[in-house]
Amino acid sequence: MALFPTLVALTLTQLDGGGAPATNLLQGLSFKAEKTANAERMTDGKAADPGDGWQTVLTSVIDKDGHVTWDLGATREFQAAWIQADNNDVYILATSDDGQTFTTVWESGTIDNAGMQMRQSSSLSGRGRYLRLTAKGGDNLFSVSELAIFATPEALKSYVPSYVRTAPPAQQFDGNWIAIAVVLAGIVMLVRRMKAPETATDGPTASKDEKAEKADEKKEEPPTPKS
Ligand SMILES: [Ca+2]
Repeated sequence: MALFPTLVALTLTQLDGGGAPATNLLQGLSFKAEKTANAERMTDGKAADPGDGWQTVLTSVIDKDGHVTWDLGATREFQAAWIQADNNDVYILATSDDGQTFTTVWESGTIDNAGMQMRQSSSLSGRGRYLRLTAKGGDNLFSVSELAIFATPEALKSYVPSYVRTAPPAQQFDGNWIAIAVVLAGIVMLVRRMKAPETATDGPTASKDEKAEKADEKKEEPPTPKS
């Protein structure tokens, strides 16, 4: 009789284990931010849609020589890291046991595609109580939307942040709007030309236009030479 609940519990555990999102070891930890705005956004579980802007409600902007340090509470080991950050900078993870002397664990590469872009590694040998994030290179405009570290490569594989889009893709949209505006302007001009003869007889706007045209004609006439 007790077998059925046990089976259910086992099945649920398996389902849970297979589908549960991996936990970011930095989530909920306290941190110290230097020359960095909105550092809490780095570990809130929300990342930008790839290619999104570097300065949005999702991003934390790090100034030159700025850094953020998380306290893991005790010395911990981690093998994997995931970061979404501005594409053309290098982001550096370093660990420390005393919070003073840091050793570099990982330097992210840069990405050709513009905007916020993901980098990850599952072959790290991270160990320490404190984890520090700094950045270098690129245009000295550093921006991070999400940073996560994991004890194992398997945890990284099952990690899925919540992707949020803050704005439509600017370039494509602008192009469309210019094309639409040109077409609309053409239609308006055509309609006005077609309507012009009808409204000229009784439309107040048309008669005004006519007067204006006549006035222009008068202005353009060369002065009559005095005899
Ligand atoms: Ca975030």
